Amino acid sequence: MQTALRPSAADATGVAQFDLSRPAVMGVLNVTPDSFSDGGLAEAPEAAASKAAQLIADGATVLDIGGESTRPGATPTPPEIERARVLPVLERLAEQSVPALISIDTRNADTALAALDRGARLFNDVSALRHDPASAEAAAAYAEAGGGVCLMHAQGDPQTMQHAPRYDDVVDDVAAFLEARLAAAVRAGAPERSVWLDPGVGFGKTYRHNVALLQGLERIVALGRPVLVGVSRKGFIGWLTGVDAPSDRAPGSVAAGLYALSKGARILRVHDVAETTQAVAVWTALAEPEKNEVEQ
Ligand code: HH2
Repeated sequence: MQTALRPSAADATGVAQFDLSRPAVMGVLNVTPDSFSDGGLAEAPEAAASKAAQLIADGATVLDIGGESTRPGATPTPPEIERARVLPVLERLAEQSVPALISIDTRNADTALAALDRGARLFNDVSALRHDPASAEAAAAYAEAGGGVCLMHAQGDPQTMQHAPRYDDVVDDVAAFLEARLAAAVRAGAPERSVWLDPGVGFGKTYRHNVALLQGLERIVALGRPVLVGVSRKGFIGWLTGVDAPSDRAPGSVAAGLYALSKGARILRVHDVAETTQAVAVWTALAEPEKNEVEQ
């Protein structure tokens, strides 16, 4: 019996047509010295390009390139330093025409636009277009080019977000926020079909908030847009399991990711791509058997 382990990167460039008939794995490619779990691992463009090739070989159909750590307590990276980190990597990936949707993880419109020029087609903004006043226009430019934007919920900014986060009801509050940001993106010229939504696990949330949010994920899915979830290696996995080192948290991250899929999430943003791809293939075969390609 042979099972197709990974979904095809059917439309590797666009967002509206991106194949989400089966769940997608977004591989994290941090070009930073200080990311919480993989800082410093792929700083040189050559190292980043070979890591990108590995992530794709491991099953990622989306690559998320970031040049600024947004971990709790991080000081902001000047946008020009962020661009100096990510643009050479994007140029290399464009030269190699990598078969993946390229996502730029940035809060800065100029970085997003420079990335768009170099082949990125997803603007992954953890501030949901609030950090930079020019971001809404950048999101519209992505939509115009056949790309899109991922709008993520965060309470506060990375420097202060873990100082006593508060919600009336974390699921209702996050859903209301994302609904409002979706409407704002549409008003700015990024149509609904170009938008993905993300509850922002770990961004201004206690561990209990993260758990409640995943348990109530259907409310976010009900907003009608593809939902991306980034649970990979995050602090609440350590809290639930007692595993301190983020790089040892792959099994717990996979479990949380599959749970999110069962609640309707469609894209998992992960560091451990091979492990997640294998797990997603089995989950899909069991949960969505009509999507499984099995040769008997
Ligand atoms: N999490 C991180 C960064 N970007 N983007 C989305 N859409 N969703 C997430 O959950 C998310 C994200 C944080 O993870 P990482 O990139 O590994 O760490 P750092 O911010 O330290 O670079």
